[in-house]
Amino acid sequence: MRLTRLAVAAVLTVPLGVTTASAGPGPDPLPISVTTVLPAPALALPDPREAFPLVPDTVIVASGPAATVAGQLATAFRPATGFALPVVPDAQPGAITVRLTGGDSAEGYRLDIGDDGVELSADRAAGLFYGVQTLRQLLPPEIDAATPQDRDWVIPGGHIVDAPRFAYRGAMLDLARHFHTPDEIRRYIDQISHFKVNHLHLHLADDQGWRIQIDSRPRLTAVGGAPGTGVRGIGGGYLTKDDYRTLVAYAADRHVTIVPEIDMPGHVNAAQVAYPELTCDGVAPRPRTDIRVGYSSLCIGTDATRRFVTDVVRELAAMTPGPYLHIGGDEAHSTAHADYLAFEEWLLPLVAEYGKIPFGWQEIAQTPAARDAVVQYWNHEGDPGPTVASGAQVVLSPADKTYLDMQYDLLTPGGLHWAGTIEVDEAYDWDPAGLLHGVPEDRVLGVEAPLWSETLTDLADIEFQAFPRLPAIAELGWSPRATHDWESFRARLGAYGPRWKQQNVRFYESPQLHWS
Ligand code: TNX
Repeated sequence: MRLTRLAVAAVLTVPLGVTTASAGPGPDPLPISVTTVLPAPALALPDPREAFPLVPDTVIVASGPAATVAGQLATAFRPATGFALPVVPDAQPGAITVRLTGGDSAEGYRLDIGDDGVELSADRAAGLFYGVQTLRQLLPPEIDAATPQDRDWVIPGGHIVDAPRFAYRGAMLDLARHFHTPDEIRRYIDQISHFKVNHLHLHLADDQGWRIQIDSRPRLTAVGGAPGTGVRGIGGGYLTKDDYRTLVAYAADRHVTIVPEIDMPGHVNAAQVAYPELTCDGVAPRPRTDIRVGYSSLCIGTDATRRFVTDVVRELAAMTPGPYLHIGGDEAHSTAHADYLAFEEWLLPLVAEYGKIPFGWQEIAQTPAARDAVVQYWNHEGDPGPTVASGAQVVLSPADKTYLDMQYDLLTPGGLHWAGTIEVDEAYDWDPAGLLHGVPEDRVLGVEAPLWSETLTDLADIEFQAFPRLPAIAELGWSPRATHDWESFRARLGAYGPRWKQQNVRFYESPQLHWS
């Protein structure tokens, strides 16, 4: 059952033999196979002669660091199967073997499934974790049930050799417009990690509210996180440092890195309400809970602003183990252009001084200092800017394709439509390579799907906007271009519906798909 015997038949994942007409009762449910996984694996070879039945005495073989991921696999499969699934160190036939191999693939993994066992191998723990996400999809949706199900559990035979196309696959939550609780954020982390998304960007401050504890500036959260600071005065709240650290650790267990954002020099009204010295006239502006943008700006070049920004960057860097610190930089319409450039020239190196790679929205690409930053594009039209040409890495979040807060169509509840409406095919049908004029694939660090929360208050709202479009962006970030195929994607995505139902995830039942 080793793949090496089959490697000559290098077949990519696309053909499914399924036709999905847009009307009528739809095709039979897609049979689960190594070719039905979301996002599409780089290489998937089904072997219909083989299959691995999970039975009451199945064991998981793993030792050393691999045992941690093996434990996650056991934890995922125990409730629905009711099997003990012990993790044991010694190799044995008929087991699920999870092992680390000696290479340097950061996130790749390989899965070999036959009658005589399952072998999941990877060079690093992240790869093993992604292999577990794949394995979960090779069992029926009931595998996510919380209590034992009376049914057989069979993993279809075949081989997968998989690795991501891009290193950065992101999602974003906006805690500023409406606060999302740590429990809601954890639930979102669970969901995105099923699709091998590996970064969660948290937009932690904006005109309406400030959502992260900063010890040296207690009024930020006392005032900016108070009840009534959500859009239309709904909600409020903030993450304490403990909340944040707990979230970072929870995400890390799922191989998700938190990217914190404090948006500057615009989008700062909440900070100025708490600390009026950040305005040029020293007068506190009124609190704002409307959804206008572009009216607030830090007063550039003052000691008060420099001290404030330094305090925030220092504390945020200290509580963030991940490599990135996002400083916003978008829509600073009330900052004079020269001030904007001077501010970014000062701020981006400051972030680096505190040990983090600066990350910012595309507007920062106007300043030479952005050459050492990650530049996040929300508008892909026009010239990407001089610093990108000179070496910056880019993350692509084109608003008309990846902004999950855009409505699906003008009738779907919730969401905005300033960048248009985005149905599932529009979220899927683009290529991160070549999207930005003159920016080659090797400059693209990855893709991210932001979810702004002007119109969203609770987890049900978040899930409805994110699913089923998030997997489209996840697949663009993970899967090789050769697997890109709308018919294949829509069949696999439609077959995922029962899994969300099983998990009580509220999703939009797009008419473009057959929800089998
Ligand atoms: C644009 S484009 C924003 C946010 C809004 C969002 C709403 C960009 C970086 N910023 O301030 O919340 O649109 O869709």
